[in-house]
Amino acid sequence: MQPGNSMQEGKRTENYRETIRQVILQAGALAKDFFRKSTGLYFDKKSPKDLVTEADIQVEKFIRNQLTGKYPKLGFWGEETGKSDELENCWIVDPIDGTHSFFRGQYFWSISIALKLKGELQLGAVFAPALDDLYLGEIGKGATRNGHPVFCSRTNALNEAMVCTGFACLRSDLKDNNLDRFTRVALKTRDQRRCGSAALEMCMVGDGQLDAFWEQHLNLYDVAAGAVIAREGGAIVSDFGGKNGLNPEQVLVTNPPLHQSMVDLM
Ligand code: 2AM
Ligand code: CA
Repeated sequence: MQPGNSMQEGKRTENYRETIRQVILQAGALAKDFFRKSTGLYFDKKSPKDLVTEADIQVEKFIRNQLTGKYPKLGFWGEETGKSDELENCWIVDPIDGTHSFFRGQYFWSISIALKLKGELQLGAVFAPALDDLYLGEIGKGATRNGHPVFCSRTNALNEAMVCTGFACLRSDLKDNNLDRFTRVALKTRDQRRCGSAALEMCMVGDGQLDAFWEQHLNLYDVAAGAVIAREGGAIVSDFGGKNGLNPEQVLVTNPPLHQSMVDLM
């Protein structure tokens, strides 16, 4: 690539990065206005176990308007408003990841925005407004929490590991429901968490708060931004067989020393 081109590309991603940062902070303020105001918080059921609130809809509309208004050539894929035709270069958005936590006034929910360019995830932002934690990551350039670089843990023994999972599969009434896997892992590890927002839990592995996270049958918008941040914190993102890369059907995120042991348990 010509130096001029790479400088231009660098400038462009810098602009994208600043746009994501501003939009996610504004979206967080909007979501927080809805948070804990159960009066007037309209909600609907996608299924008996799957809620969508007025906040999910309004926050996604806000993000979509801002991003597509500023960059009309980039596509958009959001949980609530769906996919545009352009998906090689697009924003990937979950307006509220952890809707059930949000709806119950708990703190573990987040807004997730990723940018895919030429088919590759390039940038990720995850903001947890109730915790006031903003994670930003860019491929090859590292990741931060509230401006400070994040690094995954160095825990190398399962019996010292703090791990985390989720049960979206149970909510979807799937037969392959993660309970056997959870039992196997829980018996070998020091402690377990289930926070309810896959995007945030992946960032927590990148940030060393957790040593490993796995979940199955998710959607790309749940995990795209978290994958960028986890990887840039030094974590490995693979499927349950250990194959490197992001597969929303089987997401395993671990620090490097624990990766093989976690693959063996999957
Ligand atoms: P959500 O809050 O945006 O729905 C929690 O286990 C994780 O699973 C969250 O990221 C949650 O995202 C996601 N999730 C919950 N129900 C789901 C379903 N039925 N299908 C896929 N993902 C789901
Ligand atoms: Ca959501």
